Amino acid sequence: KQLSVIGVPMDLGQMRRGVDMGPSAIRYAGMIERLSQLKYDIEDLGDIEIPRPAQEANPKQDNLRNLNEIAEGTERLAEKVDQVVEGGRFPLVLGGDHSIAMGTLAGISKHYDNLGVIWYDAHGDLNTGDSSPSGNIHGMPLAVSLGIGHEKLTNIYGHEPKIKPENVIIIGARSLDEGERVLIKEKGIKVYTMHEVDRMGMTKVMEEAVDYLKDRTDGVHLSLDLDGLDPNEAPGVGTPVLGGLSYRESHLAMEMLFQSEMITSAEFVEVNPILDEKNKTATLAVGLMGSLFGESLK
Ligand code: DIR
Ligand code: MN
Ligand code: MN
Ligand code: MN
Repeated sequence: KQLSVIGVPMDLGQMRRGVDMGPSAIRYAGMIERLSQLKYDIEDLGDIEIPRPAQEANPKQDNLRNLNEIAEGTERLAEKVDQVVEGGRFPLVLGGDHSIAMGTLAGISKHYDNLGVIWYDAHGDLNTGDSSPSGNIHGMPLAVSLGIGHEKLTNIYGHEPKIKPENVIIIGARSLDEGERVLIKEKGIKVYTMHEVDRMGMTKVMEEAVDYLKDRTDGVHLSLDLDGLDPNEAPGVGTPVLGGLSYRESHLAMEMLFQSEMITSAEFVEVNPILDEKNKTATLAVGLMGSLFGESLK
């Protein structure tokens, strides 16, 4: 397989500086070397240029902090991702905060009629400017990709909704805002909260997820927010939530996705090395990539 790595030093989607250094931290943790051992043809396209934070008098227009700058940066990302998929290569995107998923999905979805999405996250990222308690756009990318939210965001790289609600699966949720719960019910989005993961076990969750997406999708994107993992194992994130997915559950999930042969693109987001302990979270991300791309003990 041919992989193209794209770094996105974006920190405008939330309040804690440092997540823009995520791509560097992940590279520094040995990503290229690790994946090269799996005999991939891997090219690093470097980082997308992201605008500086908003300087205008009211940077929180419509309860959307840094709206214009994020729209501009993610549009650039969408174009790059589009080119990579067009060239027949697998896009591996490094964040940056989760707002970048709007750009990744905008670029990829052009190439699929029924793109599946696995959203591995403590959060639903289903807010809009109206429902958001924070005004932080990193809490909105899944809604935006479904075509819900400010038109400056839903129109990134083309108009139509990028994905369909019935093709989305959220795994690891344990912090959902009121408006997000309403949207989940209204759209019938499939969610495995920590409650379901604990009851069913990760094996069953992933078997069901793979089965569900296998027949209905023509490609599947993995959007992995490191805060989906427990903060004891992934402390380098801006919005940690206790009671998360373990290191072991997450490796198992990645291994099962590799075996499913269904993943056609991936992004690893929200690594913040300033909040981290000795680059532990970036190192964990690289390990998960190893499993996702086929490392095994036998
Ligand atoms: C919260 C936090 N739901 C918000 N979202 C986060 O600001 O919308 N997403 N941290 O990853
Ligand atoms: Mn997220
Ligand atoms: Mn499409
Ligand atoms: Mn999150």
